[in-house]
Amino acid sequence: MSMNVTLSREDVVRLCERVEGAQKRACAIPKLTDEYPGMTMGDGYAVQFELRRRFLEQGHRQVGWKAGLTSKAKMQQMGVSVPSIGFLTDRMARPENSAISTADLVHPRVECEVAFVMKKTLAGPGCTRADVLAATDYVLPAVEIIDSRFSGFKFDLESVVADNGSSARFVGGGRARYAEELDLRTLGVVMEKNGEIVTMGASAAVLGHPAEAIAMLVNILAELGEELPAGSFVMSGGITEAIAVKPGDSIIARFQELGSVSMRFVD
Ligand code: OOG
Ligand code: MG
Repeated sequence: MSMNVTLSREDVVRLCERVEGAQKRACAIPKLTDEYPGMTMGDGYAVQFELRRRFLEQGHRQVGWKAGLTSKAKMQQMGVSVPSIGFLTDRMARPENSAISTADLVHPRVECEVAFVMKKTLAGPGCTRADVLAATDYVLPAVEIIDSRFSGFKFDLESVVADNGSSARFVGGGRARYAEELDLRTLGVVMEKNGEIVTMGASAAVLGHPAEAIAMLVNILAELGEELPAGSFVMSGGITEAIAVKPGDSIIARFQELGSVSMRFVD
């Protein structure tokens, strides 16, 4: 993966302001590569890290990271072929069973994910699935509410990375379990919207094993000069495709062995 930054500092700041404005005002913007066709993945991460710097300066607290585009269903749905990472903050967390506002989102969609809570700091390069499992405190089920800020869902990897991997909200819940007590490859998950099953899958959809996505995330972090700290909450990526939600919808994600996570959406 190329992590070279080709944009000037001024351009990184300009693009960051554009993404931050779209996130805060919940308005769609054209994908960034329309104006900067030469943007690299390194440029995308430079914009993402500038966004994180600003959020932390504004008092947001980083609670962890997310891997994205780690399943075939997600890659096909979004037309990309390489996973990405994004940061998670306290402002994005929502309690289980809560009413989540859509007024401050552009086009929210929900996806089922296995989340990991780390008890040891991990550093790449060369981080493996076994390293991740040895450093994991416990796993829990989560629903990510993603919100790509790009008009008509038209994006490419560079733009989505700059937009922090479409991160918007997340809900962790269900039953926390020790990873060694489960076969993390074969966990089934069913998502219901308004009482009807809308999508289903098994955790192996995520790179063969969700811990593989965490290892990949640690290795991308290493390329960006960072470690995954102990205590981090990390989402391994959507198992199924993402499902659009609107006010009035209620969602239940039922995970085998891990219980269920629910929420409803309001104006
Ligand atoms: C990109 C975010 C992908 C996942 O779990 O695959 C993601 C998007 O689909 O907008 O969070
Ligand atoms: Mg996701």
